[in-house]
Amino acid sequence: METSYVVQDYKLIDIPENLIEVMNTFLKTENLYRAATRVIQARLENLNDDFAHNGQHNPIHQIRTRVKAPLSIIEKLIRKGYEPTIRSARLYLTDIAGVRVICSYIEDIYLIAKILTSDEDIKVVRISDYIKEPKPNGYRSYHLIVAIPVFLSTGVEYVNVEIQLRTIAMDFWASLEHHLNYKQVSRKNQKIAQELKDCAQIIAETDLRMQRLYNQSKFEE
Ligand code: 0O2
Repeated sequence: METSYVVQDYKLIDIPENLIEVMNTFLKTENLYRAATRVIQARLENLNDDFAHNGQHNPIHQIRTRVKAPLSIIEKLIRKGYEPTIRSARLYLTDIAGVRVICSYIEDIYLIAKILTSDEDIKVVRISDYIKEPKPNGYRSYHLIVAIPVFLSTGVEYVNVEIQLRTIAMDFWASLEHHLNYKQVSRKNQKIAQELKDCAQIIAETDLRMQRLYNQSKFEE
């Protein structure tokens, strides 16, 4: 039969005994992190609907989620000096589950962050405010690392999620900078790196102007 032939074929290439176990643990872990992104996404969508229902401005423009790719996990563990195992990934990496929240205005970011951090189910692990203190290359975003409960058939597990909050303008800059960095352009060329930093500054000023315009428009309603 065709199926047993395939199975025999696999046995011939001698699969290490623990490979299935490793695969299962990996898939289980990936599921866990995916579930965690869904919990945060649902929490944010409910929040946005509630704002809309109350006739208020929707603070969230877009939500994107991702689970870090295995190769990026391995690369980051090695870079940080840890063993590249699922165990150390769970212990030392806080950004396997990632949620990116794109807001219209800067004040929306702080509003969402305040609501999330006052939620009793959400434990704040770390906050990095790269808006108040941008990275040297000009990168701006508000990073919130949280631990949230994920309910499984075997019980509750706390899972870390990195929530990146940024404006549409900050996201525009970060996406293009990431693309250029991926191609190693800005790392090799100081002039491009400086241009990128200047663009980040212009974008930050525009964000502030847009915020002022919005506040003014509310006042004049
Ligand atoms: P990806 O593809 O988004 O997963 P480290 O990750 O070691 O540099 P740390 O402290 O873990 O440092 O995290 P940090 O620097 O607070 O935030 C890491 C994430 O923020 C990155 O994830 C990016 O998503 C984003 N980020 C940080 N700095 C920059 C930057 O200069 N440019 C852009 N475009 N994004 C940035 P990953 O894992 O690098 O990538």
